[in-house]
Amino acid sequence: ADARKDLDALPKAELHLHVEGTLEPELAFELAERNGVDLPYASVEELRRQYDFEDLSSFLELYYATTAVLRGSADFEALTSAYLDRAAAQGLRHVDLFFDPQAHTVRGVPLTAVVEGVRAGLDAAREERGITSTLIMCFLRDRPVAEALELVDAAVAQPGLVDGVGLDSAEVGHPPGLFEEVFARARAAGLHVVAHAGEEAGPEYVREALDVLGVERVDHGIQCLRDPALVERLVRERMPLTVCPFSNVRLRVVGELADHPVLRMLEAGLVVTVNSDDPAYFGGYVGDNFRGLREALGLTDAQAETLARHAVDASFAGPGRRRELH
Ligand code: ES4
Ligand code: ZN
Repeated sequence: ADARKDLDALPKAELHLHVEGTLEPELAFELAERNGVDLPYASVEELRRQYDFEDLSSFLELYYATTAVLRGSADFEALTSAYLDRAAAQGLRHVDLFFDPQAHTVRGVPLTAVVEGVRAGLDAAREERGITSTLIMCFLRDRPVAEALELVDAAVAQPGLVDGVGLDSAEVGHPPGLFEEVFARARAAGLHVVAHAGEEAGPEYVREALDVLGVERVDHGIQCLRDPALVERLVRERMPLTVCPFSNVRLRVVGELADHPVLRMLEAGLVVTVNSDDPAYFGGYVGDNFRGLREALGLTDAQAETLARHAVDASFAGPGRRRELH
């Protein structure tokens, strides 16, 4: 018998999850049919065969293409609910959930339809399963800063629309500092602020996210390991890093899971958390990532508990809810 704990039974918070990245091929085909959108693949199997990526940008190309099946608020609700069903089965208790408004507004889908649908899914999970959540609007860093400014102004003008802002998409060549004004407006309005930094680009992007954007967490951040002084600072400041092991392997940021630095980062005193990023594309949900670390790296029960506790502490769940989750 296996004396090790059932990792799905460990209560978890997930801090790095793109809702569009939870679109499984089966649902993509169902929504394509419902909405009369043509997917350039003959079958679910053929679509799944495309999930073999060279790097971040080759992934993003497919990710933005398949989001075309998401048209109305009911589609976003179905997507969000399907994710929460899967994650709940793996112990999810709280999620700070990302969405990419520009992936939809550029196709003529209104921001309100996206937010209404996602919120409906989140609200149902809160009522039916007690899963709490916050909603984080991410700006696509490879699109004009002016678009992000318009979005942040819309968010600030409608308190409660979103709980925070983030920064994602193609990283290299699009440094955090470009979005200084966007993030200043978000912070001034009391919104939470996070940014992807140090996924493919180097430690200087992580420093910029901290110094120019004033982020509360760094998404990915694993390239900090190339700069010992930065690691020391992140440890000292207890800055949470939302690490995504399966994502790093599938996007070839890390060779294989057995080479993943997440446990070395934990040993170095970094506040690391484990997350699934785009689970439909990268081979699994948050519990699957924990299990992968156990199989490939010998993650112990104590380490799993530490990682899960870090995520609760670093989450944007309120203080009362965080206490409840401990
Ligand atoms: C993303 Cl893994 C990753 N990196 C940057 N942007 C993204 N958007 C969705 N997944
Ligand atoms: Zn991400």
